[in-house]
Amino acid sequence: MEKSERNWLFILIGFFVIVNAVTLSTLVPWQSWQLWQKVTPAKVVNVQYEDYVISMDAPVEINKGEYVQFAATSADVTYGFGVFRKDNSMVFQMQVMPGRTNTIIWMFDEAGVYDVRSTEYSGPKHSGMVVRDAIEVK
Ligand SMILES: [Cu+2]
Repeated sequence: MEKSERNWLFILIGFFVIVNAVTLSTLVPWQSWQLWQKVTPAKVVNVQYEDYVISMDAPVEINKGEYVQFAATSADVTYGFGVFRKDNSMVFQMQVMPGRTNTIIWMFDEAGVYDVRSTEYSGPKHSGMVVRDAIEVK
């Protein structure tokens, strides 16, 4: 191995270690809640996916500044659970893999009404996978 190759290898390993340390650290709020603090969510919102339809008890009412857990399951293929503001900017998203309960803990810091969309291309009916006004944060 040449010296320049070895230097690049060390740079890549260093980059890998730094990125992993940062993304698993408390610098990322949801990692802090999910990995390090073990918070008890004030509410658990169940979301089911099957045959290109998102089912949930919408609108879900959530208080600003409160921890909420979203628990999503899929009965067939991989989907995405994405929460969007009314200007279509995304708040967060997670993959919804079949055969397991996919969870994320979130704390909304802005009151408002949010839409839920599938953020993972799942097939020809994917673009219709929207629940408008799914979440109301007070
Ligand atoms: Cu989809």
